[in-house]
This record gives sequence, structure tokens and C-alpha cells, in this order.
Amino acid sequence: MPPLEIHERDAVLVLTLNRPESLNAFTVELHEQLRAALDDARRPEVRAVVVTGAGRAFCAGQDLEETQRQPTTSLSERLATSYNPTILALRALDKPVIAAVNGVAAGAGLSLALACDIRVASDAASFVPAFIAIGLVPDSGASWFAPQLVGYARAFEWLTSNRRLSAAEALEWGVVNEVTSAGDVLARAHERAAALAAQPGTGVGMTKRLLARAQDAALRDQLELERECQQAASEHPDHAERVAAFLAKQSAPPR
Ligand code: LHQ
Repeated sequence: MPPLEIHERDAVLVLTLNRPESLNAFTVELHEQLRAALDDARRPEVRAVVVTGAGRAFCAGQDLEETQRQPTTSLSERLATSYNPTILALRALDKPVIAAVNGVAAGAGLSLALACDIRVASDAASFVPAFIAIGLVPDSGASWFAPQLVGYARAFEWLTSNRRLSAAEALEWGVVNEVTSAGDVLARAHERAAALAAQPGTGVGMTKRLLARAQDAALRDQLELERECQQAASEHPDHAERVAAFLAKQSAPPR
């Protein structure tokens, strides 16, 4: 059974972490397959991506049995060769990535969910930092994404206390965009992905790039990047088509 299952429907690539016996914990092989899939998602036929987990969990972070089996690989090396490239590949993809958080997201599994552009959570989902519980610090971007989503005070409390946020709490804190009943989470994430896939792809992709850069760019640099992206967007046929439709008082052309 491959550790990552891949399906494609309606221009949406659905990636299912598929190691349910260990709550879809990350191994080197799972990272490699996830990065290959994110690379494949750059094809023009793919316009959005959904990431979810098989069974009752989303992802429990690093497979701690693997780290026990490979004690000579340092954490720094694991982050440099597996986790950081995976998170950067997800962020660099100029298409929306939606997490369908079907169950617990812990450790680097939480980081993966936070790195996505949108999170739809099942009412059975929960969000557990886990790092502090094993004496580690947030990695794989959790220290960058968490304060952006929930603010410094909540992020500090959450990441240092190992508080398990329920789906309802995650909604209240702004960690997730929506909570659904357990059976509906993947369908709802797919529906959102298909809706985003029908939007002008260049605009969605560059909006993602702008929001990512806005977090750490100076306003002067940000204004320059906005200018560059806006010019590129205006040269794409989507722009002219949609302006023409607006002026003709028609609805946007179908994709
Ligand atoms: C697992 C795991 C797991 C293996 C559940 N591994 N088997 C980066 C770079 C390098 C190294 C270190 O880490 C990192 C970043 C990180 O991700 S650090 C954080 C690593 N993850 C954790 O520490 C989470 C450990 N798991 C848990 O705390 C709990 O399992 C959670 C809260 C996720 C879920 O709790 P429960 O729903 O009560 O499930 P459970 O504990 O009963 O687990 C079910 C099974 O899954 C169980 O196996 P079993 O054979 O007894 O059914 C667990 O051993 C296995 N499992 N997480 N990370």
C-alpha cells in the first residue's frame, strides 16, 4: 500500500496520507511521495489540491518509530532533507492547497495543515502541537504559521502547553475556515477546491504569492511585487475575458 494515495477529479488533485496504522505519521518515503505529488500538481490540468488523511487521523507528525530505527540521522538533517523542502514546495505551488482535516493533526502534521491555504475540519478533528510533549520545539513552519493565524499570545500558550484544540475551538481561534460533520469533510474540501479551480488561476496563484510574501516583506518591496504581479495578471486572457463579461453585464465565462 503506497503511503500516499493520489486521485484527480474536476481539476482537483486529492492527496491522501495513507499510513492509518500510525495515524499517517511522516516517514522519509511519505515525504518523497508528497513532494513528487506537489511537483506533479504544477501541471496546468491541476488547478487546486486537497490534502487529507486515511482512517481516523489527519497526520500525527514524525513517525517516532522511524526515528528510533534511524537514531543516527539528526533532527536537523531530517528537517533539511524532508520537512522543510515539503513545506516550501507546498507554499511555492501557485495553486490553492486545502487541508481536509479529518482527524487529529499533531506535530509536523499540524504544521502541514497550517501551511495549507484553507483548512476544512471534521467535527472529529483536533489540533495538537505535540512538539513540547516530547521536548521539542515547533518545526516545519509551525512557529511561523501559528502566530499568523491566532496571534502571538494564543500561539505561545498553545505551543507551550500542548493544549489539544477541538474543531470548534480551532474555528473560534481562526485556525480553520470551516467545520463540517465527520462524513462530509472531504466532499466539502473538494467542493471548495473545485470552486477555487474555477476562479482565474493566475489571480489565485499570485494572490497566494502576495499573501505569503506580505508576512515578511517590507511595504516598499510588497508594493513592487504587487505591481509586478498585477501587470502579469492584466496580461493574462482571464482578465480581459472577465472585464468584457462584466461590461456586457454577463456572468463570468465558465472554465
Ligand atoms: C504513532 C504516532 C507517531 C508513530 C501515533 N509515530 N506512531 C521532525 C523531525 C524529526 C524528528 C522529530 O519530529 C519532527 C516533528 C514532529 O512531528 S515532532 C511530533 C511527533 N509526533 C508526536 O509526538 C505525536 C505522537 N502521538 C500522539 O501524541 C497521539 O498518538 C495523538 C495525540 C496524535 C493521537 O492520540 P490518540 O488518538 O489517543 O491515538 P494513539 O496515541 O492511541 O495512537 C494510535 C496508534 O498510532 C498507536 O499505535 P498502536 O499500535 O498502539 O495502535 C500509536 O503508537 C500510533 N502513533 N502517533 N507520531
